[in-house]
Amino acid sequence: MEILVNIIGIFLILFIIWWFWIYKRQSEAQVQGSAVDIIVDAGVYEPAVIRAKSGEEVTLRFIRKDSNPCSEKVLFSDLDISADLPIGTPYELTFTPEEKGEFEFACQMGMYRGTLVVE
Ligand SMILES: [Cu+2]
Repeated sequence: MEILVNIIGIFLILFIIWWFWIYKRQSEAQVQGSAVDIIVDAGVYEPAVIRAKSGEEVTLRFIRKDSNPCSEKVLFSDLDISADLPIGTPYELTFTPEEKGEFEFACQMGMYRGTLVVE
């Protein structure tokens, strides 16, 4: 019986690792024409990886559902871009990435994390 409890515990841990570390990294979106919606909720940007093309304007539409003040700001520190996200109202951030590369974006404390991949 104790072994069974241990096995269930191990599966729970594996599930949590998968959910927080593997699953969210697979979600990504390509900017196509207009805008990409990014849901800000429960500690994750969804999708967390955005692909864009250098020299082409992108619009990231942040939809913040998390009322935690932690999720209020989004910072693209490498690109010198930051924004305050209102709750419930989509916030559109439009800019043109000129350089190719991977640019992290995060909340002020770095709990929410995402990557803008410019190709
Ligand atoms: Cu935070």
